[in-house]
Amino acid sequence: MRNLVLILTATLLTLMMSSCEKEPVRNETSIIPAEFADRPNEVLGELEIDSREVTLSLWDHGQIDGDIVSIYVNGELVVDELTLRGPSDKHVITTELKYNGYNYILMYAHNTGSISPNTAALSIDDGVSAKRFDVESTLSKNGTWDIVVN
Ligand SMILES: [Ca+2]
Repeated sequence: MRNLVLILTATLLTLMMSSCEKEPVRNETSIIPAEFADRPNEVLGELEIDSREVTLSLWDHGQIDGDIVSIYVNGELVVDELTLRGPSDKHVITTELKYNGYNYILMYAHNTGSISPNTAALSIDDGVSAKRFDVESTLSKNGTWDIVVN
């Protein structure tokens, strides 16, 4: 009888721990901070998606003139000082969003290339549909997006 209680307790604890790992925190409102790296964050859009697994593509939608960007997802660096190439040679990464509900993507411009502004295009694809954002950045603010996982 004592063994049975121990086994049941162990099973229950295992179940509780595995369910904690599986279910991510759900943010009910935007978690975009007011600023990042001494620049204000401008919210450029909100995108609702069904999967936490997303594919991000980056390229220069203007002249290919050496524009450099970094991408942060929920504050974590996922693309580090990428020199943007043209639309036929996009930089593509996949990442898993940490939260249900509100996540965010932030684009930081390191320069404006030889022709101002920094003209980065970002496409966000959840495997069902893709949404494209064309950003024109100077070095005075960051472009951000709320990504809401339903
Ligand atoms: Ca440029």
